[in-house]
Amino acid sequence: MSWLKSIKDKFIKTSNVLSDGISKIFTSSRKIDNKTLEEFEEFLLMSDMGPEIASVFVNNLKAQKFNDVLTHEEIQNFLREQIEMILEPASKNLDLMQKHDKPFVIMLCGVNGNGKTTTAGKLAMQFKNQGMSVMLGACDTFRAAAVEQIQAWGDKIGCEVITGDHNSDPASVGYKALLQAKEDQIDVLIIDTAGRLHNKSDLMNELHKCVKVIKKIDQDTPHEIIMVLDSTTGQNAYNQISTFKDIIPITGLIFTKLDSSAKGGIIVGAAKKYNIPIYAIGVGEKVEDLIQFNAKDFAKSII
Ligand SMILES: Nc1nc2c(ncn2[C@@H]2O[C@H](COP(=O)(O)OP(=O)(O)OP(=O)(O)O)[C@@H](O)[C@H]2O)c(=O)[nH]1
Ligand SMILES: [Mg+2]
Repeated sequence: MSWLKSIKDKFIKTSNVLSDGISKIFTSSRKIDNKTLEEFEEFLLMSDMGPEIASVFVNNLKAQKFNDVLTHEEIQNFLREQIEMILEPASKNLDLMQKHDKPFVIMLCGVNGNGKTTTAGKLAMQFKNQGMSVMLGACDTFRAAAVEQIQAWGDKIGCEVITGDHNSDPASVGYKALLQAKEDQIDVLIIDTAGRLHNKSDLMNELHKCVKVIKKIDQDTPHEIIMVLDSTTGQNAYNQISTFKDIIPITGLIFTKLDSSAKGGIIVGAAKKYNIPIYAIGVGEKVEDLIQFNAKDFAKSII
């Protein structure tokens, strides 16, 4: 099975939503007139791509194809190209080769249950497989099972996990982890943080403090602050990103659970709205289910 085919299967729920929508409007060839544009806009508004995207795509269809008769395949190609164009600038590699002292520090943050710890484990394993030394920092000192969960990843990967006492200050764990990683000349330190609701200001302040305290050791760290988002939550992801990025400088996004989401269109809307790189997507619970984001492949897979 080709890579694209196997990935396409993971996006089946999102691609069904988009393909069904298109099929309803374009049962066979259809002229692009005002009525068609209206139906096309309605369909886009109902997808999770959001109103901004709906308006861009409708205007482009009008400008490029008005009065043309398009087949089902042609409209699919149009939509695919439009999606790819929006996603292309956001499709970036996580570049660990930037000039810096060891370790390269990645902090993961986001709302409860979005897949942060799993993503931390997957990333750590992938870096290890590339020959890098990795350390995990477990800044979730709040949830009892959190340390066990990340420790299990550490055991599986064969890397050290720096933890703190239950309910101890998460910032102090981040500080301790960075000092240790520097001393041990570790290549990559991945700091996992506790899930927090974006509207809980005390928890958001705690996250800000984690970043501030780590910076006391090295102003350039964390080199990446990646927000992990659950793609099944749909448009609520916009509120989550907006609030988190007001508190700390988010440098990248990872969308998880694309394998069980019908709302993958959110990635297109987020790429347009925020202009923040999308480094990877989660398509399952296994290590290999974190894949580098690629605009062209993603566009081809969801429509
Ligand atoms: N299907 C699927 N499940 C995922 C994916 N990523 C994570 N999960 C699952 O989602 C659940 C929550 O993942 P965690 O990694 O614990 O999420 P978290 O953000 O660390 O959660 P908190 O620390 O409680 O905020 C787990 O059951 C994971 O296995 C994914 O890409 N696809
Ligand atoms: Mg977690």
